[in-house]
Amino acid sequence: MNNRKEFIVALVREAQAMILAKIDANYNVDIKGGNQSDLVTEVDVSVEEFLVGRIQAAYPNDGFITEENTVPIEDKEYVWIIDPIDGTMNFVYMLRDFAISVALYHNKVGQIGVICDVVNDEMIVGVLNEGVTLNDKPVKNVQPVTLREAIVDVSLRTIVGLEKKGIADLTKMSSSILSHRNMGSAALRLAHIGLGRIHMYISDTLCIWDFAAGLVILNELGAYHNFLEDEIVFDAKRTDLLASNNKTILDELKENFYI
Ligand code: 2AM
Ligand code: CA
Repeated sequence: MNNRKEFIVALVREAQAMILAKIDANYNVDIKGGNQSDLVTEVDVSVEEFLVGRIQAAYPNDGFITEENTVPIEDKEYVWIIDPIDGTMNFVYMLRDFAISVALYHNKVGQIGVICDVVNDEMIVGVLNEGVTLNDKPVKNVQPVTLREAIVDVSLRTIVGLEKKGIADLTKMSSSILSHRNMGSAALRLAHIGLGRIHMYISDTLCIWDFAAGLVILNELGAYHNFLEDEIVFDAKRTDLLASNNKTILDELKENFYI
């Protein structure tokens, strides 16, 4: 696995340089499927093509699941799960707080997770049973916090969505936690739970490329995650995800605020 790890970390570094070179350029921005908040730019597509092309050249038997569909989904022994820019809205408007997210799964088990905060130049790399590094320095396991001490990342869209579907009442949650934030990049937020910067992430609209790398990192650092419905699905279906610093606070969240 070490060869693949060295390979992908070097490749993501190249993709990071590509994005930084284009951050101030004029590029086309499209909306996906009529959803004003779901953006795709020429940069997303060209970075994905770059990553896929180089992985195919090095590992021709491996399969892919990618956000921008530049390669068909293929169920192989090794599958690379790629989001070239996670947080495209942030990339376009804020010029920061977005990430490249690449994971490698072997027979549906996460092996490598790489999340690169492009502008802050933070490369978080998790390898199954080998721990996590931040810019090549080992990261310690998360320190458990209580719900009262927890900073929770959840979007307004998720709060409203869960309420409308009658699944959860997260408005009620606000007085039981320390505070909440919403960053706009799921991958980066999962990495931040691993780094101890925040303690919980809740979303009801994620696809596998948003969290595949993050889950490898969280698992290695003793953090916890859970899906309300299905386990991880290896296609383009949207799902919910709860990720947290520890299992106790996630159980408390579900017990007190989910219906
Ligand atoms: P993306 O930027 O790669 O699309 C914030 O909205 C987070 O949720 C981002 O990680 C974003 O990933 C993801 N996301 C998932 N579904 C989304 C949707 N329908 N619209 C916007 N963002 C979505
Ligand atoms: Ca994306």
